[in-house]
Amino acid sequence: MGTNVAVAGVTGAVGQEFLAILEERNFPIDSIKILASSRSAGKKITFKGTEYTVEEMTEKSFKGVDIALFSAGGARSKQFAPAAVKTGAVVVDNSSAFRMDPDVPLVVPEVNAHAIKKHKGIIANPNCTTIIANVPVWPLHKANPIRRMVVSSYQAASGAGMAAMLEMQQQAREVLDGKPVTCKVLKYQLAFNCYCHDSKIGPNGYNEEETKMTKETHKIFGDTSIAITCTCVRVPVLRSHSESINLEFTNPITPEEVTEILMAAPGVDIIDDRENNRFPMPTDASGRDDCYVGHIRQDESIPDRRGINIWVVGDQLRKGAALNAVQIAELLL
Ligand code: NAP
Ligand code: 12T
Repeated sequence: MGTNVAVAGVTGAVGQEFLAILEERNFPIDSIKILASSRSAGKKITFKGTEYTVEEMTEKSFKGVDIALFSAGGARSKQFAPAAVKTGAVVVDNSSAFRMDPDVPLVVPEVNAHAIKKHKGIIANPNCTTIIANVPVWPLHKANPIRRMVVSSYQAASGAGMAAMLEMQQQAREVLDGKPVTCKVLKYQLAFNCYCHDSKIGPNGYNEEETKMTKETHKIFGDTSIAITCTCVRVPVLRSHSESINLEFTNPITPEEVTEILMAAPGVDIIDDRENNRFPMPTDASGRDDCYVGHIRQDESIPDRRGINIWVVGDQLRKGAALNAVQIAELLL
């Protein structure tokens, strides 16, 4: 028996990835509705060889829908997810609208699949940077409890949506042609540049992305005792986020032990060739499902061999968004 699915935000960077992943994984579908704004209504999109028409999302869009995959921004999730739940759909939401709601499970299947059971209609997909860090860090934490984690992110343009990715390409051409740089979608010049993540700065000086990473990791791990601090930066990469992660463990641990744990961890792949100085890059991760880990080494500034540095790269449109959400939907079936 198949499922009636709706994809909300289908024309976006994540929405397009939703269709690709549903098709690739042969998700059992009886019917699919593809939804976006009135701007896209009437547009044709091919899914599994059949042409579908984009419909404008309204509160009535979800009649007969079993699973609604949302990636149309937080404001649309707040407006339409409750209507979808009312008509009997389960919503898997990619926005940050409901993530910290105590009634909403926040799920990375490799970490806390069990949390799904408690849902009341909405399940939140975590922030992309959070998911990509959590996949390798969780099995390490289970083996040897982490006391403190310091993350620096190098986030791709497509993390800010389709339009941001296109604008960065335009900016690159403008820079090379010696023309003034367009900043309509992106706040600043990103081509040949980088800047601190442009989400809102809170009273403590951290931007929202940095705060999300800390709070969401505590919720997903079910453990607020880990000290977490982050710096999130946008870099001129088209796709896939990279993260430098420094970990302080409770007990001694070596790079060899970390490698062994990560080799057995679901959703993790290792690229760690010291001889050739070859570690994960966004071009390795893009279009792929796994989170790639490498440059695994002892942090010699932490005594008793309790410190480790790792470098992680993951496709934020896939594991950081659409893939994680489809994995949640598969668990719902
Ligand atoms: P995007 O490329 O800008 O796409 C936005 C989508 O939302 C488009 O399909 C757009 O439709 C739709 N939309 C906008 N206003 C709407 C409305 N009033 N009614 C219905 N649909 C509407 O953005 P994105 O990167 O895919 O991100 C979408 C969501 O996923 C955001 O909440 C974001 O935080 C989250 N997310 C993104 C990433 C990422 O790496 N990009 C990762 C994790 C989570 P039109 O084409 O008709 O405007
Ligand atoms: N892709 O919380 O890359 O859904 O800037 C936040 C930030 C998603 C989110 C980014 C993203 C979110 C980004």
